[in-house]
Amino acid sequence: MSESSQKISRRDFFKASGLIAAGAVGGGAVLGGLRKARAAAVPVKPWDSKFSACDMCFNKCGLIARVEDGVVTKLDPNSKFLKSRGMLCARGNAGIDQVYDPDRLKYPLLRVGERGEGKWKRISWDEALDLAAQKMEAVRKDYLPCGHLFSAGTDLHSQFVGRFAEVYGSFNVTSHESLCLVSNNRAFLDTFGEVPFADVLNSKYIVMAGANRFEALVTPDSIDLMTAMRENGCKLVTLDPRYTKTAALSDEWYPVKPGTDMAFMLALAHVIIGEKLYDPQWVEEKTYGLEQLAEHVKQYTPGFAADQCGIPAEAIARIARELAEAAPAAMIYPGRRSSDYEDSTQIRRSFAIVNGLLGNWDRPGGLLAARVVGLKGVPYEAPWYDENHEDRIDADKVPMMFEHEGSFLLTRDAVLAEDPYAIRGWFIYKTNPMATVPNRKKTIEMMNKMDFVTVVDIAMSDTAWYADLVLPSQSYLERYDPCSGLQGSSACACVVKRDPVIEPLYESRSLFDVMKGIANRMELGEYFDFTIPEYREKQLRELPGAEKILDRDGVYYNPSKVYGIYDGRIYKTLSKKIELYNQRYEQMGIDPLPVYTVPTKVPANRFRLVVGRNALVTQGSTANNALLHQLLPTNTLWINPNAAKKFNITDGDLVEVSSSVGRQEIKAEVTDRIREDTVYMLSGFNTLSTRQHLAHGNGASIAEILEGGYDTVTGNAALHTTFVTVTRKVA
Ligand SMILES: Nc1nc2c(c(=O)[nH]1)N[C@H]1C(S)=C(S)[C@@H](COP(=O)(O)OP(=O)(O)OC[C@H]3O[C@@H](n4cnc5c(=O)[nH]c(N)nc54)[C@H](O)[C@@H]3O)O[C@H]1N2
Ligand SMILES: Nc1nc2c(c(=O)[nH]1)N[C@H]1C(S)=C(S)[C@@H](COP(=O)(O)OP(=O)(O)OC[C@H]3O[C@@H](n4cnc5c(=O)[nH]c(N)nc54)[C@H](O)[C@@H]3O)O[C@H]1N2
Ligand code: SF4
Ligand SMILES: [Mo]
Repeated sequence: MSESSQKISRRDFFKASGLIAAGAVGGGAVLGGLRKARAAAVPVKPWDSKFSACDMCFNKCGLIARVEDGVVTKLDPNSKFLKSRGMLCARGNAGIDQVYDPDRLKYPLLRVGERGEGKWKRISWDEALDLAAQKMEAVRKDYLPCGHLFSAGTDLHSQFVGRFAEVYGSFNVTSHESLCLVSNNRAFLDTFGEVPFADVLNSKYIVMAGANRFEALVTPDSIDLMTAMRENGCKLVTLDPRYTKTAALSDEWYPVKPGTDMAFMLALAHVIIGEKLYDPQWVEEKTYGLEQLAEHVKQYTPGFAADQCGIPAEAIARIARELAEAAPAAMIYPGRRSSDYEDSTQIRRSFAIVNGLLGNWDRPGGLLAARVVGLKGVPYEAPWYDENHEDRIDADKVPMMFEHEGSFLLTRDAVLAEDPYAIRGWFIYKTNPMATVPNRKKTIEMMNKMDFVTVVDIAMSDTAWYADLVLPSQSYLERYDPCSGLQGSSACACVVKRDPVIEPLYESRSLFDVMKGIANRMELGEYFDFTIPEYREKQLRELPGAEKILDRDGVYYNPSKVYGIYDGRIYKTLSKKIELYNQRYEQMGIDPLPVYTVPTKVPANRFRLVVGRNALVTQGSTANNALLHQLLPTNTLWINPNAAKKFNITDGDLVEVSSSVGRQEIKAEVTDRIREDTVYMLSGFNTLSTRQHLAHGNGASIAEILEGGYDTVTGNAALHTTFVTVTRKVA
């Protein structure tokens, strides 16, 4: 049978069975259905196809859930969701096992033993909410409203944690952002006046430093990068101390010495300015501070940078020329996680400056400005509390902290020191600081400072394990979410909606219901006097017809101009131009141009421990996922063969990794995919919580070992500043 006649016969078959009418069934679904139908020799009972958006990481890829008899049996990508280019990654597929994890939290639990001892008592929701409200009221009375801390992870319900904190009266709210991207955002915001998107698809030349797009998935960049390279002739140059999947697919990979990227970037600027490779009209009209920059980068010759970062001077000069040749369809990729070093804001500023100098902005293939998504806010007027502390507990410790995100590490230090005041209550939603913040022991100390800790999660995470009250949350396939506006470079400015695909499992409730329940008990109910569908209606009020389109397609597009947004517009900076030289920094006593400092030398017989992603793991939340566990059963310590030899370590040996704050045992993976002075392991493994059967006692916890420095401009975590010893354990 020819391929085309086969296609026709399949189509006819589905017409007959009514499956085509079921809508956007993915390719895999069609084949699966076919097999099943053939086996039964009768038309299959069509399953329900329901739109949703993945929640296995922050990307929110559009999906279609296949629901049979009230059970999700498969998740397929929604091909109309352009941001992910019709893709669901391995973790997205494994979402089913997150929802049906036998270890899921099932009902409210109250701690009855010591913290971390794992003794719990099942209580009713009414008891749980009464208790939470009563404890929150007590903290507010005894320690003023700011005596309570609220932490929320990446989630569409997290806005309700912020709303609750505000009406309760606390300024102390933290998010994942100060463990992740605030230094990067700061750097680009303070150069271009906003945080850009990267037009990877149309780029001709990409330098990727401190990012790993083929494993650390960010949509559409990860998919577009492959298309750009395979179909559009884009060149990719990667700087990473590890030979990542991105490095492997790059045209050029340099195992850069950790912490020296700024020297490389400033040397690029040195060559670009020295050889006049920039567009003088662009620089004159759109940028501020070329003269100062030119003077500043004189010292950063390719030879100087080569000595620092280990990339040959000729290669640096050549890359500068090639990048300038491709500009403006070129970029130093901005990256995302920049929680690396104490000077990460300035490191990322050097990335932004090279882009500004070359005009890689607001045009195809460069960095793109944000576009309007059109969702309306739902305003409310929070009460004012005269009797309160003046500011956040972590205020004024670093010059350019983002007020809304705060700094988790500075907050933790302040809580421990009770300086400038005491915090005694903590409400935590969908974030797992015990696994994702450096120095786990210190986080436990922080827990121990609290009179009462409430955690809302789907799993007994380590953070839940140390709490007083643990509340079972609905997963993404069980709940109503507010609408979310998403952008993805040239791919889209769109809105996605998430409705329940199945009935909530066990006694799980949504965060919104939890907040509403507590608010009602504290006379704050008026601020939560609505339902999520009502809230959504308000969000969509200026997008007539959007609701219907969302029901039909699972996604609503909000078409707007992609390029040339800044034509005739001023930049939101002091000089109203792209700031190569930052005037505000100068006024505040921060280096207005990034000044390179040599990173601390790795002490003899030690290694720098770095973090990074794997496509099968999401931070501290997937090590207990049965499907992903099959593909990646544990974490290992990557160590270079020469280093291993020196310490008498062979592949598979058990080693002890030890820093000034903690030690862990883990199997060594001897590999030349890492520099000799650096070691690496994945996060999320070896939980303290015994109620995560696949993650507990499996591999090592990196949070136990990392020491926890921070970026001196924003307070973002510095995850690459820990030195460790690695010793073979004698069996
Ligand atoms: N599969 C998967 N995808 C994800 C996530 C996930 O958990 N899993 N998380 C999402 C989130 S929240 C984020 S923030 C992004 C993060 O994505 P990215 O921003 O790409 O960050 P990472 O992969 O954490 O780290 C990037 C790389 O920096 C390298 N590196 C270490 N030190 C240096 C250095 O001094 N210089 C240079 N040039 N490189 C260095 C590390 O080896 C690592 O490979 O990924 C997102 N996508
Ligand atoms: N060592 C190390 N530390 C890191 C990083 C690293 O690469 N290495 N990366 C950093 C970065 S970039 C980031 S963004 C942060 C992220 O750090 P976190 O915000 O802590 O993110 P996760 O570890 O994914 O934790 C998410 C928590 O939410 C829970 N959860 C999942 N789905 C649901 C749900 O539907 N409802 C509820 N209520 N809970 C749910 C999970 O069980 C888990 O406990 O970590 C940072 N810390
Ligand atoms: S990248 Fe993967 S895990 Fe993240 S939202 Fe998309 S499908 Fe889900
Ligand atoms: Mo992140």
